[in-house]
Amino acid sequence: MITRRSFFNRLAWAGTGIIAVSCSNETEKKQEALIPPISKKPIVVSTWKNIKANEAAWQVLSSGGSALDAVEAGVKIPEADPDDQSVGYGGRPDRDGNVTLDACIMDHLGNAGGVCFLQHIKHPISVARKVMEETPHVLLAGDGALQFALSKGFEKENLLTEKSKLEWLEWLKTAKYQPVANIERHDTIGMIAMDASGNLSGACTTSGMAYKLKGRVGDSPIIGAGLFVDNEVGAATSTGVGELVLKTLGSFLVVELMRQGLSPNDACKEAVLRIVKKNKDLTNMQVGYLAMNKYGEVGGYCIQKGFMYAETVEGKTEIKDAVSHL
Ligand code: SD4
Repeated sequence: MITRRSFFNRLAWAGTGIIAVSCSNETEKKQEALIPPISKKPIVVSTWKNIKANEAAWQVLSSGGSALDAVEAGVKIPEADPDDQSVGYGGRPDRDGNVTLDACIMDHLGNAGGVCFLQHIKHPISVARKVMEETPHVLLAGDGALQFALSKGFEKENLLTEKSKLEWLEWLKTAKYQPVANIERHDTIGMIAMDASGNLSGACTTSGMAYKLKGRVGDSPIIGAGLFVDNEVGAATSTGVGELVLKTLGSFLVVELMRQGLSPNDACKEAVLRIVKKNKDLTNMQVGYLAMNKYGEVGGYCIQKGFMYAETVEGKTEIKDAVSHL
């Protein structure tokens, strides 16, 4: 759990550059006064410029709804948007022309559900929620996930839009039929919300890396990689090259670093540095982390310039640039 002590230890680090291991009662009292009150809730944040998604989540939160309902409603917006070619309907296909989707969801009690390599279903996040709430499992894949979705009344649809199909056919002409890491547009949505009761939930959904090998699964549906929520500490989500996040279990790492007292911003930075240390060539490599702690503080950090997030407080949405390593 993030304690008041670890939180003000962080303040002490910032001020002195040394790690405070203990504090006298008097110092504690003084420093406790510096701890920001949780005054901003409800609050919702999401990766990239997902303003409409935040607005949908805000509608739920502002009418007293739960963070879980908010994040599901929020990420369903880009899932249904044919112009968002990184998520759901209209997503770019794999190299064989199949749109395959990854998503996961996690609530304040630590419950989690996910689907990966799911085809033909427009709202993978809602299937992920059903996995969480109506099965003893956490992750369903491929045909099994599709059969499960159909049994729950989801409709089978063609998710490949004309626009994405034409772009894929164009790509095939010069692609040497190999997946290309940097072709990705990085618009995956990861969303974290804190509701009026102070409870946290998160959701993450994507069509994954464009023109990937058939069957490739990224970080987004994996609890601890693309998303992690611990209601005592905070929550984190990721976007970018999923392979890099999977190898460092990034979102779990960010939450654990916040537990140790790091700010959301510093925790995201440390998780990015773990990737940077192991990868000499960062050309075309992007990973962005977004995190919120129990105090409603938000931070983000990324490898390359360009990662931004949308933050909605008191009904107003702002787009903020995350700090970058390069
Ligand atoms: C993936 N992390 O499948 C996802 C892609 C992504 O913005 O974030 N795109 O690797």
